[in-house]
Amino acid sequence: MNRREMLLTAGAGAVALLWPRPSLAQDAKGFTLPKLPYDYDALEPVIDKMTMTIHHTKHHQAYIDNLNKAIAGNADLQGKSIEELIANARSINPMTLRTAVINNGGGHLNHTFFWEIMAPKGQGGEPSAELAKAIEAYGGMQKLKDDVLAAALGRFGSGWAWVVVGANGALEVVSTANQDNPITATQNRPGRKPILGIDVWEHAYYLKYQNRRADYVKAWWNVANWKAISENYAKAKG
Ligand code: MN3
Repeated sequence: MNRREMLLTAGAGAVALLWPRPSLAQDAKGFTLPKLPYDYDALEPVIDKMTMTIHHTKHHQAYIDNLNKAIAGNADLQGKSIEELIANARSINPMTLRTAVINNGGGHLNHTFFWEIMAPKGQGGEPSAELAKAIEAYGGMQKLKDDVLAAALGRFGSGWAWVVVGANGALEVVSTANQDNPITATQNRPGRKPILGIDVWEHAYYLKYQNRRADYVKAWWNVANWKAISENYAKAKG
C-alpha cells in the first residue's frame, strides 16, 4: 500500500461519509470539477442558463483551482476526501491554510452538493416516506420553507441556507456565512449533516432576480430534487 492509498483508507474511516462520490475524492492532480447532472438550461425558468453556466464553469471551477493550489505539497491534506477536509477543517494549521480550505474546499463541497439536490422542474419527485415524516415532525412543509426563507434572508452578505439533521436526529434550519458548511465541527458543537442547501450568494441569482433574493428562494423549491434530498436524509440518519 503506498502513501496515497494509506491516506485514502485512513480518510474513509475517519468520518461518516455523507456523499461518498468519486467527484469528491482527490486524484493525483487534486480535485476536479464534476459534471452537472443535467444541461445548463435544464433548470429554466427557475435558474437561467447563463447563471448556471457561469456558476459551474467559473465560480465552482475557481474554488477547485484555489483549493488544489492551497493543499499542493501538503501531505497531510492530500488524498483526503473533500468531506473529511471540511468536517475537520478547524484543526488545520496554519490559519492561512485553514481559511483557504474552509473557503475553497467549502465552495467545492457546497456546489457539488447543490447541483445534485436540484432537478428540472417537475422531475424532482416527492420526499421519501421517512423524510416526509421528519418534515411533519418539524412542523410541516410550509414551516420548513418559511424557515429556509427566513434563514436565507437573515444571512447578511453571502452564504447558504440549509436543512440539516441535528445531533438529536431531528431536522433543523440553519444558515452559514460564505462557504462554511454545517458539517464543520467547532469547539462548542459537533458537525451537523446537511440534506438540503440553497446558495444565496448573489452570483447564484443576480442575473435573473437582481436584488430579489426572496423570489429566488421561493422559486427554488420548483427545482428541488426530493429523490436526492431523501437519499441525503437516509444517509444522514444512517
Ligand atoms: Mn455559488
